[in-house]
Amino acid sequence: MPINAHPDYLMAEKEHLLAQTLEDKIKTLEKMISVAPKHKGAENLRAQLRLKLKKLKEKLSKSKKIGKSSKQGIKKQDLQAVIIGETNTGKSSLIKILTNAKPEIADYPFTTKSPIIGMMNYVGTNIQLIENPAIESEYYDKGLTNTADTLIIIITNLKQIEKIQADLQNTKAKKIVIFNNKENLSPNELRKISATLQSKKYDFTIINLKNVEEIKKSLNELKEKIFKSFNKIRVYTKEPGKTKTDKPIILEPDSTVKEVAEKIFHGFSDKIKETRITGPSSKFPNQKVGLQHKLKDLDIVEFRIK
Ligand SMILES: Nc1nc2c(ncn2[C@@H]2O[C@H](COP(=O)(O)OP(=O)(O)OP(=O)(O)O)[C@@H](O)[C@H]2O)c(=O)[nH]1
Ligand SMILES: [Mg+2]
Repeated sequence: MPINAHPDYLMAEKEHLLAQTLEDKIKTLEKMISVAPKHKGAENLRAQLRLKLKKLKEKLSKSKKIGKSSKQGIKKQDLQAVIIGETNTGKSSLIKILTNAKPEIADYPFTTKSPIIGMMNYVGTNIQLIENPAIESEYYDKGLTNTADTLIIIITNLKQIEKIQADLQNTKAKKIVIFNNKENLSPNELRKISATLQSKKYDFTIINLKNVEEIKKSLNELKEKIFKSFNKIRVYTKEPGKTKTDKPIILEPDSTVKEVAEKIFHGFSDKIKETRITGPSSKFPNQKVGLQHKLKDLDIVEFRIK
């Protein structure tokens, strides 16, 4: 601790230690420097702080250049969708409805200043949803958008989609467009919007995030749309005489029985005596199949062991 440090300095130091993002670390460090003791005995301290600031700034500009996320603590999950859109379009309202996240929702612009992370459960599958701060703001995290598996683009008018598309050159993510009908447009206007989005071949849906009753009805459909965008299949396993597991195994389309076996028996799949399938890939329930049998979404696989 520096000699004769002013309480303002100690406060600034505390804020700096608690800062979560690189941006906040820089801001709080600048504050620390401005209130640091000015006397000669603290010269060393001031030099150290300035050096630290320089390093943080370099780190920030580097992370911006490579478009990597400068925000810490986001561990990308297997199935990740990132919500993007202009300010006040309802990004936080959407993540609140779909996940366990509790974001601040307000009618002033740029309420969300750092990414909000939520977990959405869809029939036993965990999907990570992230609200990226408003695309036109300094808080927007381009790296997050570029690495997402799926982008949920939320708009309240058609002009927004053109602008956002122009910003999405570096992503291979699947896109889902959500038109949030904030203005309560007439059925006729909505038909036109729907026709336009259809003609541009968007995978889209129109909702009104304020209308709770309506949302409840379409929630499952929306979750299904998000799950489908990842292009994965869910396969349940089952032991003989028992019911199927609650949590499906997530696989690439056309995965084989052998791949499931490897996942659950870890190299001991030669112990399998017989495999039976019930579901979309079977001709009839409990069909006996070989290890090369290709699976479909929602199949149930039963392994009998030697
Ligand atoms: N009337 C109406 N208001 C809505 C609708 N969806 C969101 N709002 C309101 O619009 C405001 C902004 O919603 P948010 O969910 O915070 O929007 P956001 O996109 O997260 O905004 P920022 O984080 O500030 O960029 C809030 O006051 C919401 O209650 C809607 O469908 N209809
Ligand atoms: Mg928000």
